[in-house]
Amino acid sequence: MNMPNFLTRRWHGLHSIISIVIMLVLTVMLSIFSWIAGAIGLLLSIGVAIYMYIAERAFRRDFKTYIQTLSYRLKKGGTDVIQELPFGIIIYNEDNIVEWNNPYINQILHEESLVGESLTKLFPSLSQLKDREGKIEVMLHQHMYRLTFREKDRIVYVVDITETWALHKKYDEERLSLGVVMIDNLEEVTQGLDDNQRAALLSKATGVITDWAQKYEVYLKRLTSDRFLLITDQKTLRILEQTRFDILDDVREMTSDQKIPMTLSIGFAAGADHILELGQWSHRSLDIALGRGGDQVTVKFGTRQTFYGGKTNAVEKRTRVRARVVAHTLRDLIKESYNVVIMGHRLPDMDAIGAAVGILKAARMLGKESYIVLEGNNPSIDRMMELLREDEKIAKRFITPEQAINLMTPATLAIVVDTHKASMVAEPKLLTMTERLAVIDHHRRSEEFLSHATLMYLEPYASSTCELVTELLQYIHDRISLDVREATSLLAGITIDTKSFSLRTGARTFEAASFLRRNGADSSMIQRMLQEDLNGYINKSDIIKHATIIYDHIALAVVEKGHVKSQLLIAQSADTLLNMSNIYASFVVSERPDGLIAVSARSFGQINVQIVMERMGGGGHLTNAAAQLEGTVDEVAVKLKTVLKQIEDEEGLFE
Ligand SMILES: [Mn+2]
Repeated sequence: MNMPNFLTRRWHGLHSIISIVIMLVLTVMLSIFSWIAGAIGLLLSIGVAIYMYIAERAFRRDFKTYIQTLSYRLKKGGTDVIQELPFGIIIYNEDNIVEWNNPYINQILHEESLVGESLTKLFPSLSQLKDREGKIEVMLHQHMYRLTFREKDRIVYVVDITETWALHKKYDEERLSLGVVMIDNLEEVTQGLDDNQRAALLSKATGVITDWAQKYEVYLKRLTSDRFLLITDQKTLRILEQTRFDILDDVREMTSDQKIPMTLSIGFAAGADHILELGQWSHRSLDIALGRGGDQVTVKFGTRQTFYGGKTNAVEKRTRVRARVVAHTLRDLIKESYNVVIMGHRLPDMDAIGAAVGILKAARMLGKESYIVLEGNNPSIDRMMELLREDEKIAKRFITPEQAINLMTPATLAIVVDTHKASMVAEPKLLTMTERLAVIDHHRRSEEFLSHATLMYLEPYASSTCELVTELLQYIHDRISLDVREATSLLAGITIDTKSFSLRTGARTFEAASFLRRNGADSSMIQRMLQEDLNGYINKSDIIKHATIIYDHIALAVVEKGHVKSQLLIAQSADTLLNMSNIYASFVVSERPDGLIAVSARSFGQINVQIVMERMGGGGHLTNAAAQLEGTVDEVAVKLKTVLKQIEDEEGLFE
């Protein structure tokens, strides 16, 4: 055993030698006076020196033995500790093969020897991991282990965290979850029923809901005739999510013999920081479910928001009740926000601008700073913009995307109108700068949609966004007074999207129009907005002259290669082609300024151009759809014809 340097280097006898030297000097001095005394002194000095030497040697020997025992005990203790450590250590080589492990690992894995085994064989879940740095939790023989990797030293520590993990899991499962169930169309369903029938229907529905609650062990308490409170835990909520809330189907099927089947909306919340927040979340979730059309469930689980259901056709759901609910939610959202930024799609049309102007009015009435973001120059709204800009109040509300970015705060409410795709809006960046988002649109929902919107008002059976906004305005404020330009813009939007009340026009379209007319909408002003200039007309006829008729009722215009046309012109030409007699649908294929090939499709409804355009990679509506593709006009035209042929073979092109 090696002694530490400070022990070996220093000679402990130094002070003894000094004392002996002094003794010898004294002895010499003594012998000057008496040689006998000197001789005795000398003998004594030698005796002391010998004694000291022996004592020092004995000390050194004992000390060395002591140190040796101590270090042995330490070493032995260390080995024992590693043997009995309450966690595992594995040392592995470059090929992830175990080179050494402490006995703990053998115990937990029930294996005699692990040396030579690969790590992924011992912990199969490791094979799915790319990066092993840090802590990884694995389940093995009903125990949860945490593996801590030290890649640099190729050591992994294995700690049993089953207890903590189980406790954590139990806590998570037992945390409270709150929900509200609402029969969202009770008014409509029970219309025309007498009291007895109404009570019978209601108790039947209540029975189904109660059975469902009992089956899943959810505490249910009736709040009002059409609302119930649900109290349960997070574990049950997860199970309900797995069933995708089949209660919606059960209730709907139970009442399928009614003229209108009864539908439920449910708002659920879990994972809030405290109970008050949880309560608010559950009500907000219900509002969102209703705002999205009812007959569905919204679950807010911490930061996650998930939707279930919503299978019924929107036409049944389009009720004034819903418009009112949405209007009130929108009003609250505006009120709670710092300012409001309104956006239509890029290259806005009259519907987008009209709707934005309508929302601007609503925000102004609620006393909030609000702006409309414009991006892209669309000549078809030039005249509308000129008329709007004559009004100082409205003119200064139009801003560029750059200006809008500077106005954004986390408390800004972004309202998107006439589109629900993030990629289509004037400035997608704005949508990432706030979590407060409302969408009002009349296009059929496509796959890409702003799923995180707080308020989503998608009403595909409305003629136009302007029609929706006109209805909302009436519920947002009791005594709304529009000025001429605002009312006219909204009416212009309806006019353009319905092709002057000939397409997608329902009773409520006329109701909205009549409200706008009463509020000063000027139809001659709309006429002026719609006027087109001669150049536009000539350009359009340049496209239309390429039209041929296929399948007897479809007009197809393929503009020759190299003739670049604006998207607007392409769309307008498709509109114009639809005006020709005996034409049910029109398609225009042309190159756009950005090099993409645009396809615009229009129909009167006998043929669903949305399906055609979706197969081309685009989308839209039953009667109005489009797609943008790469390639040449000829390739795209061939593809379009192939798709039409496919549909003709599968189910027939026309209804
Ligand atoms: Mn529109």
